[in-house]
Amino acid sequence: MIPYHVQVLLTNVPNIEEVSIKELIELDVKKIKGIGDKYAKVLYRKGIKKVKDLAKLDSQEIDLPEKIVTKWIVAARIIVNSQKVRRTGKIIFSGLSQAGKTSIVYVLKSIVELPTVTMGVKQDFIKFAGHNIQISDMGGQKRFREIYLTTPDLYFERTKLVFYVIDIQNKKRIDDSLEYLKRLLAIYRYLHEKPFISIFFHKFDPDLSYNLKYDIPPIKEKIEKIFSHYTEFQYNFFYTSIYNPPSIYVGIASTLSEIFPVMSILDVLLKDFAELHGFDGLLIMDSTGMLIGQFIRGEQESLVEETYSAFKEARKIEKNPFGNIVLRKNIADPPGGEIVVQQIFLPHNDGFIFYWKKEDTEIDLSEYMLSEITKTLNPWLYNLLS
Ligand SMILES: Nc1nc2c(ncn2[C@@H]2O[C@H](COP(=O)(O)OP(=O)(O)OP(=O)(O)O)[C@@H](O)[C@H]2O)c(=O)[nH]1
Ligand SMILES: [Mg+2]
Repeated sequence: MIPYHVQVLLTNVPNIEEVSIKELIELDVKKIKGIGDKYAKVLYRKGIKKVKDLAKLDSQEIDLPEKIVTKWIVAARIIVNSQKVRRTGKIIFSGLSQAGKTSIVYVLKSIVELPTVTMGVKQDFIKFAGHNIQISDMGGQKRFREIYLTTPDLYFERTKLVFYVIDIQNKKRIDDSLEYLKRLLAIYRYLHEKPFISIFFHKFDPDLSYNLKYDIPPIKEKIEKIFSHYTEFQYNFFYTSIYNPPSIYVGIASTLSEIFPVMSILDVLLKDFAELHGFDGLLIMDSTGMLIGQFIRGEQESLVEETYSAFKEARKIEKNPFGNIVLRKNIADPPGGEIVVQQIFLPHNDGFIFYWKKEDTEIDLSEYMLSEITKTLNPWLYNLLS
């Protein structure tokens, strides 16, 4: 079954419900909405005949207005990416007791009270980009870990994603934690499961981060060594702390983007728009501050925090029904940079879009231009997030 958000990008495809996704990428480019016979000819001349050819294209290569071409290319990429949808499966939070797993879930759910020890596995939901995502918070006390490891099929079968939480402040237990990670990987190998593993170096608190920085590289090395024996797994690292909520949002959002193709598509979209209009960054947050899409040119660690502080300010300002700029702010790092925040309307709640540019860029962040961008982006956001 072709997902709805893909169907709406196409036109004149007979019995679209019965077409397989494999066949879709072989379709003639003119089946993408808006291309039609006239523009298709221009594309044919460049050797672009099928949807899959268009997905590989760079908008500058074609002799047509870039804005239009970008839209088609994005459509083609969405169609191609829809092939990569992985089967569904569990998302679990794992790690030793006291590592901070439940605290992370609480931050994501904006729960302020302190968690108590998790007795066994607790099912929960977190809201992400308009979706309710089910997670399993696996209590890390030794007695529970033994149960999981001795009945792995029950606990670990069909896992899509593991957030593995390590308390980096508790040095005495690091080796135990790595040992447990190793056992998990061995179990997954045995079950022929290949979940994505996201490692959270947790309790990386802002006031301590300077000292902790030096403790982490050797741990990282040990983890890389473990994975060198388990090359079938993909993994990434994040530095997180409940005292720095954006660090948690970023870890979760970036990892989910790897898992859910729709999220990566949104990032691709933002990248295309940022490049087309000359921004250095383009981020979207929903009204709870959850990062649901981002493009940042180059390395810019402080940007996410700048964005989060802009978000907090923007949220205080009275909503503007016309979707104009709600906040304009000079940022400290790099000096001369600027963030502009605009309210947007998402299917399940409202959100904000953040435009960011470095100093010395010639772009004018005029309101007119911003409203043009959101006008173009909004239908896509609706398609992808509803
Ligand atoms: N300093 C600091 N403490 C944290 C952080 N995250 C959690 N904690 C504390 O760590 C303790 C354990 O947190 P939990 O979230 O209950 O740990 P858990 O991994 O769910 O533990 P189990 O349910 O037993 O597996 C609590 O006292 C938290 O307040 C953090 O980022 N920094
Ligand atoms: Mg817990």
